[in-house]
Amino acid sequence: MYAQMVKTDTTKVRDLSEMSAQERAFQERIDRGEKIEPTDWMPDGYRKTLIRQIGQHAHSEIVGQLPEGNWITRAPTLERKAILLAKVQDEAGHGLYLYCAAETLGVSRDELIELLHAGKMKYSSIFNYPTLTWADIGAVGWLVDGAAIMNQVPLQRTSFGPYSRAMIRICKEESFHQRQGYDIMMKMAGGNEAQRRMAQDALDRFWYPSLMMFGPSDKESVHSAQSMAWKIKINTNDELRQKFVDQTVPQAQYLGLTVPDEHLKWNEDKGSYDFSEPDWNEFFEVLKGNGPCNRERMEARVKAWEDGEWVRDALMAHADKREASRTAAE
Ligand code: BYC
Repeated sequence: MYAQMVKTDTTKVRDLSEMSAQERAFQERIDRGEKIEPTDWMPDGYRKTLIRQIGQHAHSEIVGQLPEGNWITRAPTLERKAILLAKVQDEAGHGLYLYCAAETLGVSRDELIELLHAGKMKYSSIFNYPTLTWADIGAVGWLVDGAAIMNQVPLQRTSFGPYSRAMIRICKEESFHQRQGYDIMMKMAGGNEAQRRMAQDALDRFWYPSLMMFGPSDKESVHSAQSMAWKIKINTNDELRQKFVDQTVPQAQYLGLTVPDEHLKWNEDKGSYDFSEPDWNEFFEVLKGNGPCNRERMEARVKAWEDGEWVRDALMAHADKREASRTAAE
């Protein structure tokens, strides 16, 4: 189902001595920690990598509304409904900031959406899993937003100015999202036996898909080396996955829940947990379009896009009319 939008050999990073004077000056700016702005010269690969990553990130925020949107009408109390509604609206806002950041690189939002709908751009694998119970909404906030924050806090220091500034705002909102998820988990885990079982079941189903959010293992990651040299990425996939496990295990213990990994063990020497890798075959199958909800998610997005056509047309017609009357007045 998916095709890669950018096919560059990014596993090999060129040395400064192999670069043109312009490329070298660019790399030196990155190495000094300067931000790159949209009107600055940049290598084609840098631009394409950013469009791929920011576009994918924007799509994830938009598709990511679907699993949680599923529970807005079924939230257990009015307060929970209002909170979930606000969170899902925040995700829409994150998508919009990110599409705007991508647009500064010379690609339009419409083009990115077309690529997504044609299966030529990805969105995060996690959103191809269903939210079956209310406890899943807790697990999404706690684990999925928790993983997202772990990945996005370092991205506040990414080298591309508009992406880094979007991340600062997004991270503030993600912290609230994670806390609301953990709050749901505290209620469920501290509730009656059936609620406690739902909380454990949600952790069981979301644990490994959350670990997959950080991307393939470092030895399978094709883009990490070049993206880190350009400071598009600040950490490797495995580094962030490890930090996430170390942060989340004590949170699960506090809830009285069991992380579904019989090999999970504190390693005194390295000062972090040893843990089992997710099933990478499952990850690559989800990326190919064969996850539990891939088809449903894409159908929902394409339908929303088609249903919204009249709104886009009306806005364009209104803008054209205003422009015409402004020109006539001049
Ligand atoms: N899912 O070389 P690698 C959210 C792809 S939204 C799907 O390591 P890279 C939220 C990767 O694209 C959270 N595909 O890649 C929203 C590449 O394929 P292509 C979204 C994945 O880019 C609503 C191939 O695998 N966050 O939090 O160096 C509600 C090889 O990977 C995944 C972001 O987008 C995946 N999990 O590193 C709640 C953060 N992982 O493109 C929450 C920004 C890898 O060559 N993105 N692939 O066809 C990043 O930090 C990086 O792009 C990644 C991957 C760490 C995800």
